[in-house]
Amino acid sequence: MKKLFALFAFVLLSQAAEPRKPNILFILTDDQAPFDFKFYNPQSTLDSPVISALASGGMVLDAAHHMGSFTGAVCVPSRHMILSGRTVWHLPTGPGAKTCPPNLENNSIGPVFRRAGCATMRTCKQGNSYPAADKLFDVVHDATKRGGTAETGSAWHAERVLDYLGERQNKKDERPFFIYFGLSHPHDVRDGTPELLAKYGATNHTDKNAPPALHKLQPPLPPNWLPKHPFNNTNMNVRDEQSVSGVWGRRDEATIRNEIGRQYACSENIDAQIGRVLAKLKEMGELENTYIFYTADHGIAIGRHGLQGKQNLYEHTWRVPMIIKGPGIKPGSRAPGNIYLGDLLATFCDLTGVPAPETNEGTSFKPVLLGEKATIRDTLYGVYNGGDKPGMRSVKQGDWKLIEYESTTAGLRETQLFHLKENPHELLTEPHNLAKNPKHAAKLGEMRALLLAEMRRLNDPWRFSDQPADGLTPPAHGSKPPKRKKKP
Ligand SMILES: [Ca+2]
Repeated sequence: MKKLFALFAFVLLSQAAEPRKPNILFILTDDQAPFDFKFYNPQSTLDSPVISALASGGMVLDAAHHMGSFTGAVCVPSRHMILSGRTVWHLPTGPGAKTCPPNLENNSIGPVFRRAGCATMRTCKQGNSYPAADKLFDVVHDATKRGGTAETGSAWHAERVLDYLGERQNKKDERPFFIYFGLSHPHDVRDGTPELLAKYGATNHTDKNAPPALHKLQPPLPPNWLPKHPFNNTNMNVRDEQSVSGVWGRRDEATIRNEIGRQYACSENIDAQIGRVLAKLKEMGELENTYIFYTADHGIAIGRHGLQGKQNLYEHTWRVPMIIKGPGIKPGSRAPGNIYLGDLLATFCDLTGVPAPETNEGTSFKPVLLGEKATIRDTLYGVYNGGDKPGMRSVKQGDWKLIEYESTTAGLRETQLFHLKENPHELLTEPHNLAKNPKHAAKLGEMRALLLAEMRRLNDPWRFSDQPADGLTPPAHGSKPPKRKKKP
């Protein structure tokens, strides 16, 4: 009996000694620029009280990026990198597919956290993601919801999370959870709710020949708005630049301000839906033991630089919003971070004491979140080459940023060199673009060397024509598999 009592006491003590593992609520929006938010851009007119409270209650990162894309569907590689922690040329889709470890999905977020004893749940848009990994959460409710009503819009995703949390209460499920709370908005079609559209002076419209009139409540034009991108950036005819309902190829003030109004209406609705989920977590007593991550799969232009889509490497598109709130993170803190979305998996694991899978290539930014470091790397690399090849590449270090453009088919070569502290909006004209300024020739050479080093390090399969060929045979058919010839 004594022995039994001692064992019982030991079990009780060891349980008390082990702190409860924290939960993770990962919130992922679709196509949202950091500069839509006041905490990145004080001129923004977007009201986002819930997300802003997350920012003031946690940490905001000023240099969070997606690594890029080899296809116009930028969501696809971005979501692969989020779910697997892999780099852009090492994914099971695209040019790196042949060298990617098999069955990578078994080392993606869902299985990693399931194996660690967590309850896992996911809601997100359907498609343009990583289907093999998407389905490996315990509970999955994926559907694309971009309408202007509760059933057809962001509220639907929030309802799935609320239902799941309600069930957890009913079942008295005490396991730590990983909830992947994805939203289908503000990706187009940006159909806001009537009340929020009215607040931003915007209209849902479908007639490209009759755009809505200017309205004083529409958000202002961004400082880097242009009526047209000044040169062919290697993919000017991609769907997002020509066919998005509400914008099409139009870049006039009324069209762009209306569309930003629609974007804000969708984003404020997302904000309200997140508020409902956080209120539920508070009621359940889970909020203080939950790390909340808020981010987007990539940014978006909507008129900035004369572009509409996400197929470019300007800051509005290459960067993503990133807020993290949770135990040990100082409220109101801020750091550059210099992170990629592909660092998320490593960070989720590090914060919860779960081992990161062997296939992970990301770096945990927990030291940044705990205030021990400002950044986890010095240099950032970005690619977009879903159009002509080799396409666009960017490299950034400190305040300096280089973007290179080349289309071998169009015989086009452009270079941009920006000092982001002096030119935060990446204004394009001389003297803002420093690429041809002889005073900065040494810096240009240094940045080009950095870019080449990153391309080599990350196994970029292409090179620009003025770089060493490195013995590479670039993928002959871009990122798509070669088409089979029809039998005669
Ligand atoms: Ca997206």
